[in-house]
Amino acid sequence: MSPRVLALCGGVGGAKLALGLARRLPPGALAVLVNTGDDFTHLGLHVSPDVDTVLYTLAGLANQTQGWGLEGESWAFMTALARLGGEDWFRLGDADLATHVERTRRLAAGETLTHITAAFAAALGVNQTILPMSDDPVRTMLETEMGTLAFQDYFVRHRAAPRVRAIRYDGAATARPSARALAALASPELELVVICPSNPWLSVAPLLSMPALRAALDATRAPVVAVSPLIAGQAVKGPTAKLMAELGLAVNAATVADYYGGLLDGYVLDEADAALAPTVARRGCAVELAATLMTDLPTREALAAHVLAFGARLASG
Ligand code: FO1
Repeated sequence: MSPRVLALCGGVGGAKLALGLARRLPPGALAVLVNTGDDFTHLGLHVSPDVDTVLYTLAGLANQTQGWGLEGESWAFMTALARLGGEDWFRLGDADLATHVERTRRLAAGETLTHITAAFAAALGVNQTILPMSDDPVRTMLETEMGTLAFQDYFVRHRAAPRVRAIRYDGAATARPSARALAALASPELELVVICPSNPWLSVAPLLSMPALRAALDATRAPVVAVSPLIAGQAVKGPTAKLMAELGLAVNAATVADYYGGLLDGYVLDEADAALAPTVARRGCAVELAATLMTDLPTREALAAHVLAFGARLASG
């Protein structure tokens, strides 16, 4: 079945809106295209953090406090690993470990990440389609004051502290995007593309850096709407604002709209950023004000409903 809504998404922030959309749409109507630029091999295991964050969130299993990993997790493996002097900077919970072990086994047996993700989603009772952005490796690499760092080294090991000079997405130029995402974007059944409030440079850019996906997004008949990841110049979570400052960008929601540029038909600003609406609108993009802070399930659903209504207005107008 071809989805009615395609959401582009990174990890924690994006998954919150993806869950809101999932709850406002009928089963099967939503597909979530997820960043794999954060994927890495750790302790010999293939870890797909953003795919798992979306998977656990849509399955109702995500850790509510940290956003990633599983609720009610135990940590016997990490404790035992640390006792042996093993690498314990990236925390894999005992139950989460099963996901990485089973994914790694299936990849080694020749299954694709797309196929494995669909199997995991079905096993966990997820009614939506979760699509890794590509089965080919794309790796987000940061040029920092400490030299070149792979994403998780930057983000977790060094707590996003090193100043960033540039970001590249190794492999993106040749990676083949998800075939199902390309088919959805070309389908007349697609009603809306939502760029979730994930970090544009760390979580969304890896997707947009794949030329065929970028072209399909440019060509789709469905409206493309982004939700600002910034509220009053601040990120809800994570290093978006710090990173923008380090890249020499003005730290506000209008800069993000500029970054997405001609891709956007609509942009959702937080009500606190109403003053930026004329600036964004002048660039030829429809602007909607909404309460974008998602603190619980009702606020996720409310924002999703708002985005869907905005998209429907853009499609009909
Ligand atoms: N984030 C952390 O800040 N510390 C961790 O130890 C950590 C472990 C981890 C394990 C599995 C997983 O799926 C995600 C994990 N994350 C951790 C989150 C992850 O690094 C980031 O949230 C994303 O890559 C950014 O979207």
